[in-house]
Amino acid sequence: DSEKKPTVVFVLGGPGSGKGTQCANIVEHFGYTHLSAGDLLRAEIKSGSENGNTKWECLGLPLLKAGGVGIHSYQALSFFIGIGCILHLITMIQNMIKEGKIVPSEVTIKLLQKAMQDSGNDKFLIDGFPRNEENRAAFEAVTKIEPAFVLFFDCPEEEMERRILSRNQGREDDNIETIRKRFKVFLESSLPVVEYYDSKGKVRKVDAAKPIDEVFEVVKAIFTPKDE
Ligand code: UP5
Ligand code: MG
Repeated sequence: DSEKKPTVVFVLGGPGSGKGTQCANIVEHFGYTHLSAGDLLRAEIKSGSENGNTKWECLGLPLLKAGGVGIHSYQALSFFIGIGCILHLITMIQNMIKEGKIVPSEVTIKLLQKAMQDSGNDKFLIDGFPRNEENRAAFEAVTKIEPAFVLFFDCPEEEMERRILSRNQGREDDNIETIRKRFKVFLESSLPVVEYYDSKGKVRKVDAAKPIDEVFEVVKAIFTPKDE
C-alpha cells in the first residue's frame, strides 16, 4: 500500500544487558520513541487496566447473548464476567513475568501498536521484543513491518546477573530464581530470533559488557548515517 510504514529497530539482548539504558541514550540523540515491551506489560499490570479489544470481547460476548432479553441481572452478570476476564488477564501477565515466561503475542503486540499510535512518531526502538519465533512472525503478520535492523547487546551472564541483582527497582523478576529462568528462556527462545535476523544480514552486534558510555560510542556509530 502507499501509506508510509514506520521505521522500527528491534533492540535485543539478555536480561540486564543494558537495552533500556542504551535506548534512553539513543532517544536523546536520534529522535526515536522508546517502547520497552516489558515496561508496557508492567504498566498494564500496574494500572490494572485492559488492553484493546479483550475487554470488549469479554464484556461484549455475554452482552450479545443477553441481547434483546433486557434482563438487568444478565447485564450485571456480563459486567462481572467482563471484570473477571480483565483481572484474569492481569494476573496471567503478572504470573508469567514472575516466572520469566513469554506473554502471548497478541497481548504484547496490542500494547506495542497502541503505544506506536499514541506516540505520533514514526521511528521506534522496540526493546525486548520479539522474544521468540512466534512473537516475530505475529508482529510481521499483524503490522506488516520489518525491522530496519536489530541492535543486539551481547553480554556474559555473570555480568548481566550482577547488574540485575544490584538494580534495586523493586521488579518482581529481579531475584536469583527468576533471573535463572529468564536466562534459560533467553537462550532457548530469544537467541534464535537474533540468529534469524543475522541470517538476513540485519543484526548489529555490540559488546555490551563495557561501561555504559563506551557501549554508547559503538551504538552511536551504528545509528549515525554514513556519507557515501
Ligand atoms: N547497566 C546498564 N548498562 C550497563 C553497563 N554498560 N555497565 C554497567 N551497568 C550497566 O540495565 C540493567 C542494569 O544494569 C541497570 O541497573 C543499569 O543501570 C545497569 P537495563 O538497561 O535495565 O537492562 P535491560 O537489558 O533493559 O534489562 P531488563 O531486565 O529490562 O531486561 P529483560 O529483557 O529481562 O526485561 P524486560 O523488561 O524486557 O522483560 C521482562 C519480562 O517481561 C520478561 O522476562 C517476560 O516475562 C516479559 N516480556 C514478555 O513476555 N514479552 C515481551 O515482549 C517483553 C517482556
Ligand atoms: Mg529493560
